[in-house]
Amino acid sequence: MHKQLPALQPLAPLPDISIQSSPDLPAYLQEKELSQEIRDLVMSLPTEKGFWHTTRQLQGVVACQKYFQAHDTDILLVTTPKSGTTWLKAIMFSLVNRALFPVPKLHPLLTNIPHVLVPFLEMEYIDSQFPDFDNFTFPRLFSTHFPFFVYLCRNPKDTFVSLWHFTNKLRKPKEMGENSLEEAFDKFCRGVRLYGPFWDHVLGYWKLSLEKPERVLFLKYEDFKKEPKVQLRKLSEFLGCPFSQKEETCGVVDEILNLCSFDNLSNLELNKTRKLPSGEENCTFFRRGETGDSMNHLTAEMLEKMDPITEQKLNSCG
Ligand code: PAP
Repeated sequence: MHKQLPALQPLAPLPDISIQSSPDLPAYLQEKELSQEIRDLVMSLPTEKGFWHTTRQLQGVVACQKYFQAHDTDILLVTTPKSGTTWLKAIMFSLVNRALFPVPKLHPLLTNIPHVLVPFLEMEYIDSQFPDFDNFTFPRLFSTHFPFFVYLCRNPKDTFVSLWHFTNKLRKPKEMGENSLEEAFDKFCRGVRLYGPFWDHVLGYWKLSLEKPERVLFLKYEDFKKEPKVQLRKLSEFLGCPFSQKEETCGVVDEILNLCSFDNLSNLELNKTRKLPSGEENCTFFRRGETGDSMNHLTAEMLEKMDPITEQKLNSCG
């Protein structure tokens, strides 16, 4: 079966970070080695509104659309950036592979950041038309920030604050200083953001999860924080690998949650010191891992601006 990724447009390169070419930057933020096809595509795109993307990632997206061969058992985790992707990748990997890698002994998560075990699909195609997926076990797990079946969302305020910190950590060289919080906030509210406006991303999947509950599971970061066991059991049933009575009695649910917890993953030496193959430092994916940290950063004025947008965009859909 060959699945198509959603239509590409409108897409636009992200001007404030994609034009840098420091070797320290992750591959997808660099401009080198672009094919003529991508250069032509970029020239034809609108420059401000719409579905934002960095130019090099676009190359990965186009190659992925052309060459990715899906298997019927593939599972795709879909998130908007900074909604808890790293956490749910760890949980899904340990859940689906628990027979292969009994938790927590000699677990691959102790030697690999979750992004290596569950790669971003389109990123794998940035440098190669035929990335090597041979050593993947089935069902294969991939993730994407693209609009497709386990969807994870997080409240827009924490998502924004997390993204703001993340982009600041990526800014090189350090003398560039921080992105202005006000400017970044204004852009986020206008929907000028990687992978498009937050609310449209969430709403699209929310609607799809109501239409096709057997294909799309809609999860919330805040629910996972509040009732992790309930959410993990729900996820295990959706993925067709519910916990047996024996596993429940032996504490496998707690073992997975402990292995994937913020404290455990963020304190692993590998996540403090190593980098992803794409160039980001592992530690940039672990900051506070809490609900409500946005209250420590956003002003009353900002809240007054964002809350009505969320209400207006999401209220009609319950
Ligand atoms: P990505 O979309 O770029 O992959 P993603 O993992 O979604 O990033 O977002 C990182 C956020 O998840 C960070 O939130 P914060 O900035 O508010 O702290 C990060 O701390 C949080 N996070 C990472 N791992 C975990 C975890 N195991 N449990 C809870 N939160 C986590």
